[in-house]
Amino acid sequence: QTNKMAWWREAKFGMFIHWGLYAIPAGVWNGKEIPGIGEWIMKRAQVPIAEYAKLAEQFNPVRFNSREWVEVAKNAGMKYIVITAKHHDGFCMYHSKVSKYNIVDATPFGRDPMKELAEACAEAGLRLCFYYSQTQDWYEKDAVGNDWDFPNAEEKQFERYLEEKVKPQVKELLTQYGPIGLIWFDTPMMMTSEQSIELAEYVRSIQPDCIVNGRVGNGFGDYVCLGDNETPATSLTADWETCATLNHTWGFKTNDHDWKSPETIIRLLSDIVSKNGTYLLNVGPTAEGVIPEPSVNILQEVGQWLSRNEAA
Ligand code: FUL
Repeated sequence: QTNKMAWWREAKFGMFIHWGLYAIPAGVWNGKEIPGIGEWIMKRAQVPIAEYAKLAEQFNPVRFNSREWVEVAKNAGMKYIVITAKHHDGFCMYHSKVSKYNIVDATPFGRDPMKELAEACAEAGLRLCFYYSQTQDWYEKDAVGNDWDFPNAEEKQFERYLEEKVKPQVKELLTQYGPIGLIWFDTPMMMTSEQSIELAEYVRSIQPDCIVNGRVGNGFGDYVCLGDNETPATSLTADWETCATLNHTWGFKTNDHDWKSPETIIRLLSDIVSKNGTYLLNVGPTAEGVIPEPSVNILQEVGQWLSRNEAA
C-alpha cells in the first residue's frame, strides 16, 4: 500500500485531460450558449442520445499528437496524465469491445488515442492514468443521469450496468495499455459501500499497483479527492489531491477565455504542495485534438518557474 503510493506522493503535479465528443459543440448547442461546464452539455441541453451520438460521425481530431501532449505535460513539470477514457456522456475515447460507442469504431478518426498516449508516456517517463465515470453514463438505461431518454426510473438496474459495462471496461483499460498509474473514478452518487469496495478491489485484482482515487466512493479510494477546484485551508493527515481547471470548464468551450494567470497557478501549486497535496490540473483539448494555446502557454511558464527553482 505504502509502496504503490510512492510515485504519486513524489509526483505532486499531474495533467488532467478532459477530451470527448463534447469538444465539438464546445459549449454551444444549436446556436445557443449552454451555461456550465462543457462536458456536461448533453445533460444541460437534454440532448437525446440519437442526436448526441451523431457527433461521433464528425469526430476526427487529425491534429492529435500524443507526443506533443506529453511534451506539454513534461515541460510543465507534470509527472503523470489522467485522461477521460469515458466521461458521463458514455462515449469511450479508447477501443472498447464492450461498447461500439467508442472512438475507434464510431468515428472517422478510427485511431485509439490511449494506445498512442501509452506509448508516448512510456517514452517520456510519465505515468498514464484513466478517468472513468462509473456511476453517471448518459448513454445507458441502467446507469445514472439520463432521465430524458430513459424516464422510467423503475426499469433501471444499476447493478447490471456495473457488471456488464463498468467492470468489463475497467478491465479493458487495465489490460490493453500497460501499467496504469491510477484510475480516477467520479461522482459516486448513490453507490453503496459494497459497490465502492468491490470496484476498488476489482482494480487492485487486475493491477495491484494501480491507485484508486477517492471518488470511487464511500471512502474506499487510496487517497482523498477534494471537490472540484477545492483547496484545503490546512494540510490533511491523509493523502489528498486537488483537481482543478485553468478556466471555468473541464471540456473545451469556445467561449471560455477566462484563464488563470501563470502566477495564480504557481501560487496554487506552491500552496498545495506545501500542504502535502497533489495538484491535478486540467486541459481541455479541441475537437481537432489540440490543447488550447493559452493553456499551453500557462503550463510552459509554470514549468519554467519550476525548473528555475529546482536549479536554485
Ligand atoms: C466532476 C464531473 O462531473 C465534471 O464533469 C469533471 O469531470 C470533474 C473533474 O468532476 O464533478
